[in-house]
Amino acid sequence: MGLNTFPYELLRILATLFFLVIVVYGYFYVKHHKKERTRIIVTEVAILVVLLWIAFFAGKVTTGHPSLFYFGHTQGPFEYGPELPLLSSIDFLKNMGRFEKVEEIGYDPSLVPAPIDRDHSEHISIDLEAVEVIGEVTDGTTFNYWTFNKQVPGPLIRVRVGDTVTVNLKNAMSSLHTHSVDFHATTGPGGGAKVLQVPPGETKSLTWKALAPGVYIYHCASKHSVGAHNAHGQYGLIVVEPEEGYSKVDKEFYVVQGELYTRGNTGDRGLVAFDSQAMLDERPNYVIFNGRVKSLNGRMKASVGDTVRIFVGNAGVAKISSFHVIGEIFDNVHHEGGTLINHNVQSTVVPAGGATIVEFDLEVPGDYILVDHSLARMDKGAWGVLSVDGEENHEIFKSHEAESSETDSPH
Ligand SMILES: [Cu+2]
Repeated sequence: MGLNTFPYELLRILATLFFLVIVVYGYFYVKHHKKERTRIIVTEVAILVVLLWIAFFAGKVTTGHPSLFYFGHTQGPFEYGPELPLLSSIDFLKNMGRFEKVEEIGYDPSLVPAPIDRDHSEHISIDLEAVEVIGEVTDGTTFNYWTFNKQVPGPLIRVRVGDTVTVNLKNAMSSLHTHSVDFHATTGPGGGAKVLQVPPGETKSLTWKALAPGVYIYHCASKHSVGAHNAHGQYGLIVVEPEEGYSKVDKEFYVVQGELYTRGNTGDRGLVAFDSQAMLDERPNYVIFNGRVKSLNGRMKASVGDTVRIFVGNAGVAKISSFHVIGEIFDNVHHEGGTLINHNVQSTVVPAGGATIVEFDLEVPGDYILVDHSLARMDKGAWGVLSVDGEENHEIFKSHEAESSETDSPH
């Protein structure tokens, strides 16, 4: 399977330049061949076209560049000014060859570290690498993701309350941008991001103590738009287990909702560019679980009789998730990832930059679809399948069609 990385953005740039050349050529042609009146009309049209062109690109930012404003100024905490249209696109296209193309951008939801089995605190060392890559959002559509360890979300990290954690953040030599990490489980300036601003090719470290149990987002928080780094895929979850640990379950999964803001429409083919105006407008083209469309499918499997736990995060950057599993009721929800546990919940709110734990028993086999119950987002990719095998339980769920076909069968 080859990744479709055709840079349609390049066509956009060429078309724009060609359009301008035509306008200029038309102007000079008319100047030398037509009468005065026509020349004035053409001049006016040309000026109008240029103005329309500026209006079209004003406020848009293209592939991969964290600056957001062409003709405006951020009102955020970090100062940066306007830049010329298309420059960031050209910069990206110039450097496209340096980005690794990853076959699987979506982190496997079944890869969860084993529960912690110790009764004392330890010093844990975590290595994260910020890598800018090209990965597949959906069939035929690729995007310049910024990642921790080349997948989205970054790895699920599991520690115990009271542990001391040393984070070594390396930024790959191939990166175009400074990256960082803010652990919501950390107490201190920037959740670590203040210290861990790492330019390409460098490594920085920070040691912090896990003071409170829970499930926490970590994400890149680099200056020049923290939101843009999140919207390129730089986030993950860290679980800080309570002293007594969590209850024993049969299967644990790791799911993080995120958003992608791309130029053009949902489902456009080829290498699609980042659209910062769409991000500022909070209008994602993709809302996805684990980095890409259908990332969970075929990788979340359980059996009837299992108790399942899902660590659910929501990276945002804009939308609140109404997390729901179609055909199931959560027996336990660790509300917002904290110590309050609610029971018998259909959908639970996961705020942007928040997380939760849901637990449920499986009584009936079949496919269970995980969604953000803002259901229009399903069409943007916000769904995934938990496949459950095992014996039917007709006391709990019985299809009348199944009944008649069973009667017909020789069995
Ligand atoms: Cu970053």
